[in-house]
Amino acid sequence: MKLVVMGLGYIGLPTAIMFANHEQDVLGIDINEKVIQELNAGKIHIEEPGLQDELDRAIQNNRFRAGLDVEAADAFIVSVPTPNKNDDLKSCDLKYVLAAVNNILPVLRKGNTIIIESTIAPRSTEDHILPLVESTGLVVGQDIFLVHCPERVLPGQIIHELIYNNRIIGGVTPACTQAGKEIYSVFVKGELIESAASTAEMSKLMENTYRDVNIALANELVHISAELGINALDVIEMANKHPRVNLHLPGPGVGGHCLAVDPYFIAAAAPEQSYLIQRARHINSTMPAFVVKHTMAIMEKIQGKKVAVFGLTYKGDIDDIRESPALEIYRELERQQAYEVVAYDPHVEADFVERDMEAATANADLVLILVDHSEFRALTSHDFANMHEMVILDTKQIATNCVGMENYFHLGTLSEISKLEKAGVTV
Ligand code: SAJ
Repeated sequence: MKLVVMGLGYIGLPTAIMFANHEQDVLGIDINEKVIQELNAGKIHIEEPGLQDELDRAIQNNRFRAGLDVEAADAFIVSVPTPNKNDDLKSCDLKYVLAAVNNILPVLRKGNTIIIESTIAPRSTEDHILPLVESTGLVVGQDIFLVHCPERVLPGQIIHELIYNNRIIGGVTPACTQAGKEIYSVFVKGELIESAASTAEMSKLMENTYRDVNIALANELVHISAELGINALDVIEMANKHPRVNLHLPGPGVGGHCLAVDPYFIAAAAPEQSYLIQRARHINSTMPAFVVKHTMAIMEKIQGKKVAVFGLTYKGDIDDIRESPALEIYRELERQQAYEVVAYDPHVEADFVERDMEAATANADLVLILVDHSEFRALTSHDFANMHEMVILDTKQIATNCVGMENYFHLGTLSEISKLEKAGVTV
């Protein structure tokens, strides 16, 4: 089988290489010339364990090449980005998907399969992509097989998850679903679940929305408990001892390219019917401001002059700072120009990031922990010995060795910040 993969990013590239290493001839297409050159020279441009070896093998066996121009093939996989639009409801911007499909149309032949892997708003396949494909005169379900097959892999484990995760195969017609199943059965060992295109679209979006709404519930509990003087983290621990309850963990906000993006696609598609999803998004996207408010309250109480921000990424143990609530908090504190703000993150290399923890904490009054990197789990009061005032606000309850330290606060003890002066901080 000859396969064309449109978009060689975090999903498209590993997918293309997997097919190539399972005896298929793969042409990868991207609009970025540099990426094409690097890949053809045998070098991957993204960080993903094991992927370089897989590319070496694919190139050695002459199964993979990259290019700018689409060629005729048996199947096409579209894995290009779908950002939020800049409109009020942050709806799904299909422009890259539609451009990719448009580029396929001139080489499209009877019997071809088109698979959309990009995350898209519900009904996009049937309402927007199908009419575009049929504008060629070819009939979907008869001449062309159109399928939505969302990716659900976790960066860092992409190769393993591509093979072993279950996959939802959402055809526009049953014949389309069968065509999609045949293609993925080349290397997928997980279950290939037959579905309809719109069900597949919605289930992918709901997986991430489920997490976003549940995190919002935990974050709302923090707001309520701070008001009532109750420890929200203890509440979560107790409640989760019930066999049918699984409260998520609160934090400084929800980042990344999935949980903070996908719920808007649903909300924008049905704004009148998605009240809970929209409120959850609001709660999570205002958490950075909530953390800034408490940071400022602490700094005011102790008349602090320096904040050391610990962690900038959107979640722990990764180097990705895009769509990161931690970065948003750091930038807002800097914008205030009320005190010195230093960012420390052992995973991030950038000119504004301090790489030396001692330099970051030197003479600081507050350490603000925003990310649950494994390194932070080992923090003890010794690491903070060179601070001016030793106050810690841990928004990820990761520095467990510090629990019990006099001025250690987390999201369960925010109401105690008001007692800070009495707790013995020298002003
Ligand atoms: N977070 C919390 N509290 C929690 C859990 C997470 O505040 O209890 C925050 C994290 O700190 C982070 C954000 O949520 O800022 C998202 O992190 P995540 O680990 O939940 O998700 P992602 O965006 O890295 O990956 C998700 C995954 N989806 C699900 O677990 C349902 C992944 O499987 C998907 O492949 C990916 O989205 C995607 O591409 O859709």
